[in-house]
Amino acid sequence: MKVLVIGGDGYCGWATALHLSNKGYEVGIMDSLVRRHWDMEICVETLTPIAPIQQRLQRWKDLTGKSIDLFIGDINNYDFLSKGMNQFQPEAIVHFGEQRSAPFSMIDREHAVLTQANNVIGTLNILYAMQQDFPDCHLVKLGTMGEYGTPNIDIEEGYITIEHNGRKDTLPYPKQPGSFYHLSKVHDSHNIHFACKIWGLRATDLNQGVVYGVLTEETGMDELLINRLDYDGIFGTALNRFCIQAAIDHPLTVYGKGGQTRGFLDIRDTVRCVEIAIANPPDAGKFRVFNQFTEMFSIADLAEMVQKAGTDMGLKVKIEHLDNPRVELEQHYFNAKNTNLLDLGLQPHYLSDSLLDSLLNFATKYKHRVDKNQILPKVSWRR
Ligand code: NAD
Ligand code: USQ
Repeated sequence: MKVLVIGGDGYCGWATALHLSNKGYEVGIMDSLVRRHWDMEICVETLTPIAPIQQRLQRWKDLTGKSIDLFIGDINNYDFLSKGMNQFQPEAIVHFGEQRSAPFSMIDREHAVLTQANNVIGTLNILYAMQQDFPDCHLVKLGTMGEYGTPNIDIEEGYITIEHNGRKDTLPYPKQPGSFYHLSKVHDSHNIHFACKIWGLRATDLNQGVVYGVLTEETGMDELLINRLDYDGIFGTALNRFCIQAAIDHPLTVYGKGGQTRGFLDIRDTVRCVEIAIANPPDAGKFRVFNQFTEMFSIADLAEMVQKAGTDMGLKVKIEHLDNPRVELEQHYFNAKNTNLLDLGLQPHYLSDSLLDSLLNFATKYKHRVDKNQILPKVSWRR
């Protein structure tokens, strides 16, 4: 099957493209490389030195004999997108190609507009290109668990059945996102749902939790295939940041009380979940939602787990509760369902001492690359 991975130069996309290629899918990567540009703009670098995409792909071909087609360009440019899709002829599209940082989207008006325009227009263009030329193609779109926010009731997978004034209906689950970035995902979900309804397209929205870890079977094969690992206050995410902070003897940066609870998953499960979604497409006209995470943790619990693993390795790990730069609940109910992917055969990698050890060792190996000025959060939701 031919799979186009949009955003295939990024953290989740690179690991997924190689995984699918390894599993025998014919893979194309489409990416504007804009993430590398945003890193330069805000003066941050991934902990791991990532090679240019062309070198990465050449190395993959030399190692495995498998080629991956490359389309460099912006999916906000409809002509580029449509031409690339017609050249590649995808049977499935995995769409990772968005601005994905909540703090980046909250820097100022320009970054909020950039985030929503980039994400919403890109996805809308894909929907039009599918309707035009690829009506049977399956769109696998990366959404986020943060679309739901933190409601005081259980979170279902995309839909909830409600009884109201004696009548009953199954409706999209209410959305209470916590940043202009998370809001862009809600707008995408509505647009995709609508397009499935009116044009009979098929789509899976993968509401992914926070991803951690860096190595997958494929990206670990060679230094030139190494994946990015962000640790800065804008693109770095909770657990990855904590492991790198522990490696450089920086107190772990828990925002506020630390009772914020989220869904998490290992990057090795990200690639597997996408593969499962592709292998089991929904019927035409169906907009399906999977909650893509394997475990729920509070931020304070994660910090304690990293502290324990770090101490066992001889590191001195302190935990600091900073004033929370975000506006979010710090103590709340959180119970989300995640059975759809498990029912389709996902066998999760649970967060373990050995994973924490390997992430801490990995962080220690590259700690000379850390810019300590980029650790503390600089973007405030309150302005
Ligand atoms: P990333 O920034 O590492 O990768 C995104 C890639 O998309 C980059 O290579 C970037 O250049 C490309 N891109 C962005 N806009 C584009 C455009 N208009 N045209 C073409 N390419 C474009 O991000 P990531 O961490 O790999 O996240 C990938 C997707 O998964 C995002 O949609 C994100 O919202 C979602 N997600 C990520 C996480 C996580 O923890 N990393 C968790 C849940 C969901
Ligand atoms: N947090 C800390 N300390 C830190 C970093 C974060 O306490 O040093 C807290 C935040 O306040 C928040 C939680 O940890 O409560 C998660 O923050 P994060 O930066 O790890 O993740 P988030 O901003 O939600 O975004 C990340 C990805 C995004 C994806 C999302 C999945 O960047 O692309 O959509 O995770 S989810 O959170 O499930 O919506």
